[in-house]
Amino acid sequence: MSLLERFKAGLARSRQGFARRLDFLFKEGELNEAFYQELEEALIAGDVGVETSLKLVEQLRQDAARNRLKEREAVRELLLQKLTEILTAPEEEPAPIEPPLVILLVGVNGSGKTTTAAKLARLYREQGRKVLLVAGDTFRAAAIDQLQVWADRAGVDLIRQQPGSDPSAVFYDAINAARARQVDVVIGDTAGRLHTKVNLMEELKKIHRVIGRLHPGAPHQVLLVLDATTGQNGIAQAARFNEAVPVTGVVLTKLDGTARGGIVVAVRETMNIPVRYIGVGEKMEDLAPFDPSAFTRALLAAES
Ligand SMILES: Nc1nc2c(ncn2[C@@H]2O[C@H](COP(=O)(O)OP(=O)(O)OP(=O)(O)O)[C@@H](O)[C@H]2O)c(=O)[nH]1
Ligand SMILES: [Mg+2]
Repeated sequence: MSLLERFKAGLARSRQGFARRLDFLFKEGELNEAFYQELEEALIAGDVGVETSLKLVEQLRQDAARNRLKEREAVRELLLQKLTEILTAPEEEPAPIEPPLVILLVGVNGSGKTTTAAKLARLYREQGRKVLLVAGDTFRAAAIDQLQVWADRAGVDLIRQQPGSDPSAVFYDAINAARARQVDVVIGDTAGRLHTKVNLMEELKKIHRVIGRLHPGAPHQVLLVLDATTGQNGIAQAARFNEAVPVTGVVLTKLDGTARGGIVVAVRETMNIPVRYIGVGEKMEDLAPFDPSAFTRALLAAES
């Protein structure tokens, strides 16, 4: 299955909820106030967020009036364009970095950090890069073992210490090992932490500081792993994690298990954090770089 097919298969459930509702709405009928209200409700129910939904629909109303649109189908096209625009991150020239590239995965308990670490390891390894995984979740012995299994499966080395050790020390080891072994990409797992727990957020800041002191500019990517099924609470999580460490992107996991993919839009619009990857399953290959245009089309494309 190609990545796009996998991605569409992942969205299958979304299509039944959010997408199907939109599809039904756009099918036929007048372009009247009732339509716009229903569209607003559908977007809000799909997790796009109240503020963003109201704003989007207001823009559609104005654009449709200005262009004298008569058909709902034409508004579907407009919405497709707008969503794609919102979701497209501005092109940035990637700053040249001193290797290794360091990626830190953060997020609340159970969001999919460890699985995503493994999936990313596989993705980079497939590109021929030398990868090192870091068992930065030292809270539970099982967490370290879980990552070891993934590392073995992906065929990459893992830096680990005893359960209970200081995660910052594990990262210190990892950066040094990565340099010695001429590793290209270091991918660090961290313990799940509630964004409201101050001491755990302080620990995250310390990890970030220690990595940066040893390897200036690192971590180059701090990816917030968000479970798509948590809905609007994801926005609160994003805000608090971003206060602690500069979040550079979001990995949206479990898109295969939600009927509402709209959280992608809400994160981008309210937090201005780009979605970088989507998780569409539990297997190592179930991760795809986020493609705004393909995502919007999969969400809004007419049922064929
Ligand atoms: N369906 C589906 N399940 C996923 C996805 N990503 C992760 N999971 C599952 O979610 C559960 C939690 O995943 P983990 O990777 O252990 O999550 P975590 O964030 O490391 O959890 P903690 O370390 O406990 O905070 C596991 O059962 C995974 O298989 C995904 O994209 N789709
Ligand atoms: Mg974990």
